[in-house]
Amino acid sequence: MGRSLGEEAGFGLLQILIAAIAIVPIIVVGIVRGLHEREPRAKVAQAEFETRLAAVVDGIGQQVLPARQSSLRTRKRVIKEDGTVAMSDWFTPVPGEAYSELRFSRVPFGHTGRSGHAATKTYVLRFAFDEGETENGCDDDGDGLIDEGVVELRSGERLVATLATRLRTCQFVVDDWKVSIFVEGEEPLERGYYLDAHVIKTFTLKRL
Ligand SMILES: [Ca+2]
Ligand SMILES: [Ca+2]
Repeated sequence: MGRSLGEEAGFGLLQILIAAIAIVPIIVVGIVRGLHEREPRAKVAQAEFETRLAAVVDGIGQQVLPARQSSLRTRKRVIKEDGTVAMSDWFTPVPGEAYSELRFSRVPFGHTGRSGHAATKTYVLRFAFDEGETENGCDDDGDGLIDEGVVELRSGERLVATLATRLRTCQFVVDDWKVSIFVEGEEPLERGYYLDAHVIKTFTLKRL
């Protein structure tokens, strides 16, 4: 005499349950292993990203180091009465305040005197959003980064060099002879996972 339909159905269900109990740990182990494999990769990528940002700060700092301390100026965005945004006049940076633009005259290479009569050039370091990207918390230009921009070195209207790209911000804080440079950025690592880092470094101007 064969087993009843109920017995067969019960046995089938038991098999499925046993199989499921066996499979679940395998899936869990798989996920955990996946995370563990990604973690070291992410850590290495993060360390490399921080090293890159530190090098960016060093590069910007090299441009500031020969600046005349007395020539340091900045300006900031102001909202006018009619609601439009404009840049203020240049002014002496307030100690401890962060600015995205820094203007300075640079002591010519090899000039060590205090007379200051040697020809100097005026430069501006500035953080500017990428073309097509505005500060709105959205990735306007579709490159995977939000509100990203560049650090430019300008002399008058002329772009001398682009010192950094793909940054979220670059800010300058002046305190007497010290200029601190803060940069922050993010980089897509893999789907849905971003590296995020910031570096701040203080440079002491040469007392020329
Ligand atoms: Ca973007
Ligand atoms: Ca944007």
